[in-house]
Amino acid sequence: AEVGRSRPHESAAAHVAGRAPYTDDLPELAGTLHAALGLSPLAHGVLRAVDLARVRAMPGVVDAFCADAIPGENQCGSLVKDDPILAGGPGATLRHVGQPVYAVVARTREAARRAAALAREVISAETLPPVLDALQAHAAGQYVVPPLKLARGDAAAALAAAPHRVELDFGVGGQEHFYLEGQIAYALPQEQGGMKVLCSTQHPSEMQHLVAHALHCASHAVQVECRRMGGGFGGKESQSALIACVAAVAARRTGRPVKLRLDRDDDFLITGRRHGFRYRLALGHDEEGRVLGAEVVMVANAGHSADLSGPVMTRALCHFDNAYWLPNVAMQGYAARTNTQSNTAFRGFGGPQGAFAIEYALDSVARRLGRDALEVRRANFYGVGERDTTPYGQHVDDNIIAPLVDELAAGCGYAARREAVAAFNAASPVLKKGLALTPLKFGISFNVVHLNQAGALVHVYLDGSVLVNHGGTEMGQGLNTKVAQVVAHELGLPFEAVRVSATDTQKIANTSATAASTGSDLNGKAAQDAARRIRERLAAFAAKRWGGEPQEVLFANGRVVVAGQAMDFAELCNAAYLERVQLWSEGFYATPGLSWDRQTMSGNPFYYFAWGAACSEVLIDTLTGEWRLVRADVLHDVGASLNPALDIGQIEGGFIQGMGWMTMEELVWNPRTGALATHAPSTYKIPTANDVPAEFKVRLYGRPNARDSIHRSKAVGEPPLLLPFSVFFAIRDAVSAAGGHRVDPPLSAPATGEAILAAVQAVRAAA
Ligand code: MTE
Ligand code: LUZ
Ligand code: MOS
Repeated sequence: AEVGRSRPHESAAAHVAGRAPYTDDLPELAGTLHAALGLSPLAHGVLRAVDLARVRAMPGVVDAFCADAIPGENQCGSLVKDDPILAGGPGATLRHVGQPVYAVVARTREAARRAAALAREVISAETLPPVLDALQAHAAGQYVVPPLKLARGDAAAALAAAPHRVELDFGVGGQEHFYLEGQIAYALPQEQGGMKVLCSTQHPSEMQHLVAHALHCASHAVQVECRRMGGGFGGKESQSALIACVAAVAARRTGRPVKLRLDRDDDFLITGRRHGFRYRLALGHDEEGRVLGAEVVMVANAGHSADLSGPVMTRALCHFDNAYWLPNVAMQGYAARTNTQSNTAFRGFGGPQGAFAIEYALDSVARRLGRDALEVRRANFYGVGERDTTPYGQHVDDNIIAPLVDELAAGCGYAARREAVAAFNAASPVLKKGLALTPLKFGISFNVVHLNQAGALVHVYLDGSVLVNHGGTEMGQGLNTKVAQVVAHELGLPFEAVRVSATDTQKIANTSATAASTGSDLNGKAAQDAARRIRERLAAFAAKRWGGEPQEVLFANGRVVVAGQAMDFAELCNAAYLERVQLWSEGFYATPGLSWDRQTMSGNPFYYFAWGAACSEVLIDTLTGEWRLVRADVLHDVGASLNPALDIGQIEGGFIQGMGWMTMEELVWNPRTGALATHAPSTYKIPTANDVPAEFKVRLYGRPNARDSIHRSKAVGEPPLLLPFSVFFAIRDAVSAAGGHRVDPPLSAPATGEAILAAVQAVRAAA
């Protein structure tokens, strides 16, 4: 069967040969101009004037404009309308260093960038004091969306009555997406006021909508297309909009094709990232470390505008439970407004930040009780048939965490290695080892119900070849490969007979972002629906022509068998065509059974949960703070995999990306100017192939999804990002060992070399 087979990514060969065109590789039309953005030099200020005449006088410059030149709305916010494309006119506030203030269009990209670099000289503004820190904004009551609350039971009473109590103050940093292909849009004016935008985006329909508003035209006049992205990771869900809108406005003004491709440093300065979080947490527990009551305040750095911070915080609160039954819990979530880039979706969408908080707390509880952290985690797992309701009221009725963790712990030799690590540490004063095994549960579906829908369009041509279009976008995750497998399976065709074409708003309307890991769940079902309609029409026709029942017509290996007769799929298509049978179809899917009440923060926001666990062993150098991941074992639940090779790739990639967030990626803003100091790979370190552990064993937990998902598979895009919590807690374990396990290490994330060294010194001083 085609489904369930390990296949290389549909573009794998083209990717490695450099023959897979990304937006910037597409042939440019004659007369193409290039845009660049003039950026705010101030973190906070009042705009007085922009000397555009000086910008226009620069060599090669064709046009330069500010917000007042935008024909429609100067707005690229999606949920909340608080995101100007360009800072407004005189009197408008400048909100962060790097905020686009003007656009310049020139004959070459070089010339445009030179004119954009004049920003500091041509922008006049008055300086206001910036707020760079989320806690400072929180203290001032400065938020981008109203605070959120989610509670169940009586947390305060449970805390007061608990025999043990821990109080913690900690945090986790933000994270740059570092997609290999930066933000880019290429706008091409069309006849009669139309605009085509080739754009690297996870959300073509939203780009279409926002470009139409910016141009003050109807959506039908705007076409957005994306064949592939060189990575999105959430960074191109909403924040491709500013780029698309500027390119389209520039193309409208000049009547020429305009390309806007951000330089990497500008991409860092203009676009936002994963939200860094601060936590204040109190947890009451018993002797076994079982949680009796928990109160948590989460403060996220939202940056200067709302963007997706509301839904991100909602997902954070809905993942504070992770895999654990919390009988009494009270959570508060604040999205603090600061003078930094506007933070946005990033793989996990707040879920990792929510789950990290409870994992940190349980780790501390275990250290304070002197128990193995895995035992404390196990004692708190959701039950089966009891202790199984989430704080937001959804029943966890597909819980497999206990057997999954047992299987991983046994398979990776957790107990024996715990002893071996202790023995190693007893004999090694400088190098210390640490070990941790952490579980994950991740809710699958958009936490906004209406977004859980998708459409597809399948064309069968007379030679039996098939073209598929669906609303999802390809960002490297292999969505098109999986959808092609589903369609090939449905029509009994070889994989090669099916081609998936670029995502295009003229083919599928009103699509959701390819996000929340739902790409293959939603678009796979929609494409299957379209293919099934065609197959049923062909079967009905074949039964009528050759006899037998339609449901007995067999489609397999590119052949069709009907009433004892076999023929090629193409032959059947030809015969059906001559009888005027429709050989193409649309398909649609909407996830059933979802509900969410934003007022009470309760309902069934998720169709199902994905589960997983990882065990990591690290080695730290207590003299330098350097560390290495020695070995990692993963057991991850993807239901009945549509494509095990792609799924393992997603798990490995998510693990290493999350490990970067937990340990090495650190953002620093200059406290005086508010400028992001870490805006290039020279100062912002992401993991590389060298950071992959020599022993990296990833296995799939092969149980089919209990829900009727596409071929009983499960979403895989985001959940693995939580696996490397095990790396962070293994580092904490090693630091704790450096202090003889006498104190709970004061070590937040990211656990950089510097932070590890400081924590080692702190535990030794206290011990
Ligand atoms: N994998 C690659 N190679 N590149 C990406 O940009 N994005 C991740 C994940 N895996 C990403 C990726 C994110 S944030 C999401 S939401 C999912 O893929 C989206 O795709 P899917 O829904 O088809 O899994
Ligand atoms: N919810 C969610 C969302 O869970 N994931 C997303 O990516 C998202 N995007 C927009 C709105 N809600
Ligand atoms: Mo992924 S953060 O939902 O794009």
